[in-house]
Amino acid sequence: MEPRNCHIKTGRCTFATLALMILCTAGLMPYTTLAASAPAAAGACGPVTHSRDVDAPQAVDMWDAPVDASGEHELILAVHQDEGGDRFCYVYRWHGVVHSVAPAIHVRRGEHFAIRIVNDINSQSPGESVPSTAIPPCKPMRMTQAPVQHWIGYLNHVIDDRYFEVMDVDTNLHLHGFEGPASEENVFLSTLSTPMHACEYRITIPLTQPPGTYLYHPHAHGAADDELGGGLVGVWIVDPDSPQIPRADQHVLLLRYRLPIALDMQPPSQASVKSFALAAATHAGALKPGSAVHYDPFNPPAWPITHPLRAGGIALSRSGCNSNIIPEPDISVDGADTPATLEIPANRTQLLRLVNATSDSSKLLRIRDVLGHVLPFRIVERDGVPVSGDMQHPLSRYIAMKELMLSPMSRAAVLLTAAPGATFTISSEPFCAGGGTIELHHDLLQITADSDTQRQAHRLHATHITVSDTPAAKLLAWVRANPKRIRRRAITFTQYRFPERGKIPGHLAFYITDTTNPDFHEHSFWPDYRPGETEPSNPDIVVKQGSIEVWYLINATDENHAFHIHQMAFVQEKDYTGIPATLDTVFVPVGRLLPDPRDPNYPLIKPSITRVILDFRHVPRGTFVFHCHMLFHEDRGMMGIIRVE
Ligand SMILES: [Cu+2]
Repeated sequence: MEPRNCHIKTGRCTFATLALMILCTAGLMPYTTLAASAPAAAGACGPVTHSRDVDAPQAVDMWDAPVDASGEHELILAVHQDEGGDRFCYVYRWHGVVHSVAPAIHVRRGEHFAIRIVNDINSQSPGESVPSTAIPPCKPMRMTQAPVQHWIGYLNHVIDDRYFEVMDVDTNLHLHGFEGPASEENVFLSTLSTPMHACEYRITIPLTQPPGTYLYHPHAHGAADDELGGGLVGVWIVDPDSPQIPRADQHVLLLRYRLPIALDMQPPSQASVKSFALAAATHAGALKPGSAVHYDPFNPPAWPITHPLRAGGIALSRSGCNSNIIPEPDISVDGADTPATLEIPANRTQLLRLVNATSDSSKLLRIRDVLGHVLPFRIVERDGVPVSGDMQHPLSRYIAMKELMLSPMSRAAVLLTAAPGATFTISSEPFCAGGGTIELHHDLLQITADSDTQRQAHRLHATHITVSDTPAAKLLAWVRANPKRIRRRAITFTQYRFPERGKIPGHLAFYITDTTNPDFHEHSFWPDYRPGETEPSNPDIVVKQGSIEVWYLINATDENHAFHIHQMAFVQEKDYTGIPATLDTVFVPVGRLLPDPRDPNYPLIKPSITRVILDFRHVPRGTFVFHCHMLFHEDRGMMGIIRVE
């Protein structure tokens, strides 16, 4: 089979027929499809519209859902791919109406419910029309056998690479941010493991789950990037025990790729793409074993980048950024073209749930008034967790931030109260994403308050909380005061492009590795299962429930990443703006390029270090994953297995 056509930067790979093969930077990214000019067919995912008005996703209250054969409220989501396109959608029925945009699922703490995922990607499954008792339990998909190839990697350590072909045929369900047991939303399960191609997930929202904004999306290894980037992503919202703001004054604002995908700049030529890819693979394949380098795991030395700065007549900027090399995909807000428009009622406090629902693109957000002055975001919640830690009144305290870095899957809930006729603009701002990429300025959303002066005003009384009073700052202070109670771990991000070898095609490989001990070796994500078990038997990391660890997230690559771990939030010591924050996904910035006189085309990279505090005192025992949430990377191996015992 031809290598599949993959979308630039997002890395999304489709079988789209009208494809323009283009490339990305320093050979980091694969061939790419530009499907923008493909005519949009109205398949299961509905017609493509290009409105600018924000159309919020349908709210689905789980307690209002039909009851399944075992007496629990159930939502059935059938996964479709539009023929020939790069669009995926959840098709579901709600109060007799069929929808094809992922709903906003509202739940309450302590609530039980079931979500059935039915895989209709390649053929119709009967899973939507049989009682839930007729659906057999899903099992994990074993990865097909593949030979281990050895290469020379980071700090001269050996790489065990096993090639895995990404395919978007399988699907499953992950509740991003869910703090209950991993067994309830086991991402190792596969809909393709049952004859019916369907799985039923039975969920209990923990009583301790913070009230806030979360996400659900597929997590089948090798398929997640295409599917999420193609539209399979929605929010689940834990409503507080008593509402502080009426539902009508809350807005779910999903930043997603505009579909079908269009790029916001001209892509580079195919020839330059091939040159970069070839140069990178040739370089990696020619590296000779050397003695392992002595290193401090928590302050590793600079090391050569794995992709050249120059190939095919194109030179990348020495800063690692280049505004004319990598085009970004266009963004939509709830499917509306940008700048999208949202009208809000004046004099009523609004809650904006800002969600980065892209598969691979971090976004740096700002909000401005009509004069262009940057205003602070009044942030009450980040990644689902109230900044104050007050679970009963999650909207009562806010921190003020002039800019907000949202990695893929990061969320922030923001309060906004506007005078009649006032307007605001939320934009994404330029920043260096490395790998030849620079994110550009885009106005994403224009918010206008109406002039209805008759309506009843409703201003939520919320007060500012100083950062030092937040639970994140308090945990950080405790960790600093008790260094002997903490275990440190170095977690390193690396990436390569390997040449063709025998039957194995040339390919990109991404790793996330515990490099604390000098006997580490980078290896592909490859879960192994004992007969009858649904959790892998080969964890990369084993931790004790009750322990607290500090992980040094070491980015030894020349592009940024996004770290995420399942079943828990954690505290980042310093977020993008320098403050401690409770999050479940963090931006891991690109390292710093340094000249290497031995080979100017392969400069050194001084890794960036991002420290996060993982508090395992309340994490349920079980086996789950940590990974890069740029899903192009995750699907190609940047994922590890952790067991909490
Ligand atoms: Cu990554």
